[in-house]
Amino acid sequence: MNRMCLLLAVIIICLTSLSLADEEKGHVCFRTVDSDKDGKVTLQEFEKYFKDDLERFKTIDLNKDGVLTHDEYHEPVGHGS
Ligand SMILES: [Ca+2]
Ligand SMILES: [Ca+2]
Repeated sequence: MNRMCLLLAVIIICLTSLSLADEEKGHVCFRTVDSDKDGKVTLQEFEKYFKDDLERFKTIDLNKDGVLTHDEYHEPVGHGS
């Protein structure tokens, strides 16, 4: 019986961490993506978190200078979360 409980606990933990990971993918904090903390997100920094979404970088980079400022990063997402 104990083993059954343990198995159940493991499943619950797995499900919880999966849903957390999904949320983080949807909204990664600017400070997290800006790994060298210079206040700008370069393409290299961006692709560590959004590897499959480089088109999004170009869309978000409103003034096309190749880096994202904090405002540009949050523009499409909003400051809500
Ligand atoms: Ca940076
Ligand atoms: Ca820019």
